[in-house]
Amino acid sequence: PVQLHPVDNKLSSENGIGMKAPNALASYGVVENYEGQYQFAPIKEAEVTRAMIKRYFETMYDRAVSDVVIVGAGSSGLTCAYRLASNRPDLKITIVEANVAPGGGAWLGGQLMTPMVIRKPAHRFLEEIGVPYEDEGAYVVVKHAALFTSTLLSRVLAMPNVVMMNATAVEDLIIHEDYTGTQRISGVVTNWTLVALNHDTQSCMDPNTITCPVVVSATGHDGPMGAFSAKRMVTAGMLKELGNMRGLDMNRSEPAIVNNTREVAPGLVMAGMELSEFDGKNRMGPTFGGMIGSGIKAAYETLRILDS
Ligand code: AHZ
Repeated sequence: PVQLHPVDNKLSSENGIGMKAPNALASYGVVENYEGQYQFAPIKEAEVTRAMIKRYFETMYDRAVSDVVIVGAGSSGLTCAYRLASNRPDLKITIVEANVAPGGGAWLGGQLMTPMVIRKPAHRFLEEIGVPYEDEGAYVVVKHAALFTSTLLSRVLAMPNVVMMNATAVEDLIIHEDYTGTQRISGVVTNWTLVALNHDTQSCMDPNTITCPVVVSATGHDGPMGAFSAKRMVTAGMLKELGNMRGLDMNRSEPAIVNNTREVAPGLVMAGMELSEFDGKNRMGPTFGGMIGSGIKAAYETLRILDS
């Protein structure tokens, strides 16, 4: 007999496995009972494997050609994804994030403490995505940085036009040359991050590609993977040298990063702290308004390029 909890009964029939009534669940052998009778429908291991593989590879196949690739799912990259995807539901937006856990440095505030400071007017974005804050006048404080990041992530990932491939690193850029001899960024070269990290220990493990008219690079400041495109611009001969991130100055840094968010090379928009390495701008430490402003400006720059 099917014994469903009265509340969960409703949830199961609405959100379960696409069935209308508890009786249909019963035909699968599903029992939702918390007094020792809880029962899942039997499943074959291969079904689980195929459920994942089929969707993942269909997505890879589809997104081999995207409208926009965003490299890096930190605060600037995710903000850019949100603004772009909500303004233009017709665009195929693909986020490539090297880490297993997306979010970059936005899971904590400064010195591993939980509150996150966001200077106005970037608080308007918090209102838009529904993150509560304490108003301190010229700035606001979110009680836990993870509340901001998890809300933004869930908003971005719920959008049907956004795909995120995490644990996947961008390990090169596609650079085409047009008939005038101008070099244009035309996509990214990807590999599983665990493969990308092992090129020194294994023989050649070839990568994959995603082509697109605009790449937004938001890989953060220099680190094991950070400032990826800025560094590649130098080795590709498209930038003479890195500007290198300067010392901390909150007042100079945040507006400078937002105002300099731009198309740094044809087809390549740069956002967030990667720009501090590209241009030689100050860092701001644990204030995140500049990252939000930069992500939004990167979205508008991207739309300008796509519409031109
Ligand atoms: O894993 C990286 C992180 O999630 C990812 N990433 C880096 N290289 C990549 C690659 N392929 C794919 N080659 C890559 N993904 O990019 C994300 C960058 O996030 P972040 O939080 O480091 O950068 P952000 O610019 O969005 O935010 C910076 C936050 C900072 S740093 C700072 C300071 O040092 O003073 N202050 C703030 C607010």
